[in-house]
Amino acid sequence: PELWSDDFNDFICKCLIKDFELRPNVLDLLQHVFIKQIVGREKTLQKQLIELIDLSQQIGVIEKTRHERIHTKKGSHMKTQCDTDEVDDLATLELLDELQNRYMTDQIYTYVGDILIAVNPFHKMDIYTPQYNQLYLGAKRTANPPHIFAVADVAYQSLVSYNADQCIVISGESGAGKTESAHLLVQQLTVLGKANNRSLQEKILLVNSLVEAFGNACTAINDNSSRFGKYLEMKYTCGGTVVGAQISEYLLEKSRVIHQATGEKNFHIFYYMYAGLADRKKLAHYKLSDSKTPKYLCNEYIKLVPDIVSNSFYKEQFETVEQCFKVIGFSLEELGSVYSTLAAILSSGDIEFSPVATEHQTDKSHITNNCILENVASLLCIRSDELQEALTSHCVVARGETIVRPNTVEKAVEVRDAMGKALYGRLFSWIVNRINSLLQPDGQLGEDEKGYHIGILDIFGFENFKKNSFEQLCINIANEQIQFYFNQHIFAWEQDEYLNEDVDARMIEYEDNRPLLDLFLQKPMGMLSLLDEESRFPQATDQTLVGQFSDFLKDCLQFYEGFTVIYNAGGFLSKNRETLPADIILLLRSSENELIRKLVTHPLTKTGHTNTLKAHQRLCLSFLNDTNKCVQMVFYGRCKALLKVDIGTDTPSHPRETTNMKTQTVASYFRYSLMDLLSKMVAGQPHFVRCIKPNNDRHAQKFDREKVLVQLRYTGLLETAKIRRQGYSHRILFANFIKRYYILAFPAHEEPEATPESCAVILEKAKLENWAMGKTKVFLKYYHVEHLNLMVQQATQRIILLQASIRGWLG
Ligand code: AOV
Ligand code: MG
Repeated sequence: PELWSDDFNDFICKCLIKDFELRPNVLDLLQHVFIKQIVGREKTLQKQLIELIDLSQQIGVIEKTRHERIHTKKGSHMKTQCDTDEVDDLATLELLDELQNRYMTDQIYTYVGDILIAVNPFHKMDIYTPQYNQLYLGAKRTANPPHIFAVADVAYQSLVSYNADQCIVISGESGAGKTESAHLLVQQLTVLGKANNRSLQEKILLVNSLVEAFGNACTAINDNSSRFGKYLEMKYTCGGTVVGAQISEYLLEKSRVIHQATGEKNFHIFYYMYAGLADRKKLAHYKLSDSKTPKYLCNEYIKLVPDIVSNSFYKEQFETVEQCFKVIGFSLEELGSVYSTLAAILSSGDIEFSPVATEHQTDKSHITNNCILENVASLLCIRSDELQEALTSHCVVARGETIVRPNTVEKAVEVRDAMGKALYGRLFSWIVNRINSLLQPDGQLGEDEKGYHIGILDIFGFENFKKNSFEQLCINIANEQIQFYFNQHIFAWEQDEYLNEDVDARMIEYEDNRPLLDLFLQKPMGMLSLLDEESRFPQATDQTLVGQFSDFLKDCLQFYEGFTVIYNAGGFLSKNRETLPADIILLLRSSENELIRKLVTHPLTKTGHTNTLKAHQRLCLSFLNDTNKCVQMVFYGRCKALLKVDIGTDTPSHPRETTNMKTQTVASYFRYSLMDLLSKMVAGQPHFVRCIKPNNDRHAQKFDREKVLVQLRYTGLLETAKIRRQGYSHRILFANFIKRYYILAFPAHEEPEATPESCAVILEKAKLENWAMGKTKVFLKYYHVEHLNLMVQQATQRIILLQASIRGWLG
């Protein structure tokens, strides 16, 4: 149409109303019309327009120069690689040498295809500043050195582009840097999510610190070791605005509350609180001594109370934790109750028992330090005589009659410790649930709007101590399971698809850890099943358990890449049974403190996952159960039914609360949790971060080649490098591919049919090579997708810019 004619204005208006329908080809036409008609007429307008077009073409260039500026400032090792794909890619490098060389020059991140390897620097790096946050926003991956922020960006861009849930899986042995990586991801994902209100952003950033104060502890390997698994979901609108967060916690190592191995400590919060309360002269208020160390904090290694109390780091941490609580939205009253509960747990450990010898019975016990008993009762807001009774006796129902039986000293100690562990575990779950309700996206998502999330998985890493117990067994099984998922995703499913789609690709051999997982998890002959079976017999001992193991399994277990972890079975049975007597539960339910009552009354249910999973994803989970049928039930939303089959009649969070003793074991709960976790993971599109520990001494600049090589082997990274070089990490259905990319090659109003031919046209127009065409899908390498996405993004940016200017001219 003639410039400024009615038709023309009409056309512009239509374009402006439907912003995103202004496709590149329309745009070209528009530019053409403008330039042609303006020539020789309105000089200023013409100049503006030409500048604008230049500008939009230069977007890429501008970005690049900005990056280069930052890099030159940062030092020479941060070289920029513009469009030289795979220079930072391990697939093209001599693996170990390259990792070492990079590490020694502080380049801790490296890509293996689309997987990020992070080698723990063991010193503070200056690459996490806001400047770096900005650098990695929506940038092409090869434009910047590898970085954890880039992983966040890819996940975020996928969420926005495909409107699909994402999952970032961080793995690596204890002390490798998983938790630090998780923090950094949250930091970048919060920046990306540009929250509407600052307070939400602030809250999300504090969540990790808060739960880690309660769930982390100092171990022989790591001073800030995660003693639970954490799946943090950042919630977004489909447009990509962050609107909330939710945490799921898994398998807290509660036994740490009552006992710590040599050289290890209790959960951080106990020390923080002790020092913080002392500082505020509040110890007496919580009935804590300023001279005598509580038994639960006491072991041959730990310092005395005066040392804890004078520790300024602990004091600072206490203030930080309290600040986190407040910012996230806990009330002062709730805080008081949390401290009382913690103090009650600490004091309860000091309740002592001695045998009472009477004429008829020698197996009775009584409490020798009543003042402690009084303290605990008052902190828990229950009656001390009732607490005494619940600790030193128990009720049994025989032929319809309730009989009270005394507890031996041994039994009373067991009940006391079980109470401490249960209270702590439930307090932890309560805090997590409370955070979830304070950070839920209420009202921020439109009525019919389905939000999406990016999940970040950070669990306790693989452990091999001098002495390994039940806790290590569970931790290592969980890691083995994550490794299995990784293998499935990277190797098995990918190669299956090549076969199904008749795509020619070299098959890569990888080490399948399924036999090992079967050894642990299979029913009825896996280790956990055998353990459960033994736990049902009161006469069973750890000795008979080992007998069972060696009858049915090997006595020591070969781990993935040939190194051995020796487990000591002492205490396996009692740790697995871990029962909290009904008498204690009933008593705590009578507490006058609302929090205590909540801890034992409300089942803190976890939200069920009802995603429809693909058959191969279900398979990944299948051996956690007896049959595939069960698995299907889980994923089609009938969680409860399955759980009845699997772990007893109670709600999943607290299976130990029911009266049916046979099925309530730690092992069965563990199995359930693992399944719940996996179901969440496999439902999203995964991104992997592999943390590597360069040495055992936690030294910066020290690269132990043997140590790193072992990790590369057992995580299958060498094979990963191969498959990432040869394979196709992205397989996209024709229809989806067309929908997303057709504007790069076809007129806007002509969405072509979803055929392999149209797909090929787009790929050729984008000048891409080395892709493959399957029967229903396009097979692409990760850098193809990156390139295509960038092209779409640039086209959109050009359109938006031009529109803004036209608006200006019109207005
Ligand atoms: P983990 O989570 O993998 O172990 P962490 O994330 O706690 O390991 O890291 C252990 C220590 O390594 C941290 O306390 C830091 O001192 C250091 N570290 C790790 N990553 C970085 C980094 N990017 N920059 C600087 N220092 C780092 V465990 O939770 O024990 O499996 O159960
Ligand atoms: Mg950790």
